[in-house]
Amino acid sequence: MSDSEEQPTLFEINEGHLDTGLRGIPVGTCRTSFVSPTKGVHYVGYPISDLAEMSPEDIIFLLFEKRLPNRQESQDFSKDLAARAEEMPAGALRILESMTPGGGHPMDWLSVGIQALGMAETTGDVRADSLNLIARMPELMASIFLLRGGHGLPKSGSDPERGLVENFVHLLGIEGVEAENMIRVLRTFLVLHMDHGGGNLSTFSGKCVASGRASLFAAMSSAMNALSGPLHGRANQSCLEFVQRIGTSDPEKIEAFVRSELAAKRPIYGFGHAVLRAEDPRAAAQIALGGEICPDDENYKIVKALREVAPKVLAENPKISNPFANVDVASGALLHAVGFHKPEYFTTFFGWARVVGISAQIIDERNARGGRGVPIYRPKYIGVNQPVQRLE
Ligand code: AMX
Repeated sequence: MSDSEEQPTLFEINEGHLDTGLRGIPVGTCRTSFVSPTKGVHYVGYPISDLAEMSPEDIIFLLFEKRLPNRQESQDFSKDLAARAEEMPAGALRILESMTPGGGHPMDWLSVGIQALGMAETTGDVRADSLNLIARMPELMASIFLLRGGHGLPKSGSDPERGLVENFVHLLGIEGVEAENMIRVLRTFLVLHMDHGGGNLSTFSGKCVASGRASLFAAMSSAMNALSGPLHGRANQSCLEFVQRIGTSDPEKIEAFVRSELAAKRPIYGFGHAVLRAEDPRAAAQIALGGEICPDDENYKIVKALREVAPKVLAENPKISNPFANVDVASGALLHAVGFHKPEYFTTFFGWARVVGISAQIIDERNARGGRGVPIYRPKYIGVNQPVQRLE
């Protein structure tokens, strides 16, 4: 079966489709990527495994322009992003500074930070705003990490010409071999997480808000709030915490652990998916990268054993549509191995990546219908148990 044959076909909606979270119901078109249930996500037709080693900047170009750049275009695009990063609106960083020491989850900070960038400077042109936001994400991310850690705003001056990930690591003040591994893992992480079709919760939420012609920043901030949920983006945080709770790479002990979690009605993090019906190729790509970077890391060894054991146990329950590993199974172990030891920050990397795909999809929706754009979202809810009443 070809990938296109696996695309959903239009069908009649019946009562069984209600209250299922719009599961599988076609609502629009997506030009950036599609998810084959068996082969995973494809960006503009390219299987994700073919793109995993490419530069984040080239993949941003791909998602925006719907083709890969040639060498000159690649250089020009990176220069354009670097130029856009020069002018970081200081007002936005001051808003974040005023939140310290402050609590909340790092995803709350990311959402506020994106909203603050929009308050400081919105052009109203979704393409320009998208590229400005993408260009400024490294400094925003580094500022969130450092401010929350009590270190103030980044001390190393921003150097956007290094590249997006390279500048982020530089802004954190990390250099040398430690920086090299971090950069390698983060570049792959960003590429793998940039887009995943049109209907995932955060992308859908961002496009939904943008359809009311809210600013790109307001839409993106909403998307980040959607991503922060534990069944969606925050699963990568939960995943490492889950792996750390297992604490052993002995397959028999892992199997007993998985069974006891299921008996306690707790999710087996890193497994299952709403659309995929096979192991996510993004899981395989990260496990392969871990084999190069941190083969002896304890968490990584647990992930490798869990990947073998958990699907067998999950497959015993016919309700579970996909017992195989998803994208989150190994990302936390890799991030931890290269020096990011606090799992609550992991979802912000997911958010950083997803800003790209969501922006590209919002631009596509604004350009739809001959430039009139997709109309404001308005699905239908059917009123039930509400007999007409009159006040006496
Ligand atoms: N562990 C335990 N139970 C699971 C499971 C898992 N890994 N995967 C599915 N199930 C359960 C569901 O909770 C559901 O139970 P219910 O009927 O009592 O509500 C039933 O099996 C059928 O679910 P499904 O149709 O196979 O999947 P779904 O679309 O409802 O849920 C997902 C998908 C990802 C939320 C689910 O597989 C899950 O909770 N996985 C663990 C959390 C996780 O790793 N999330 C990351 C997903 C990727 C991402 O968005 N970042």
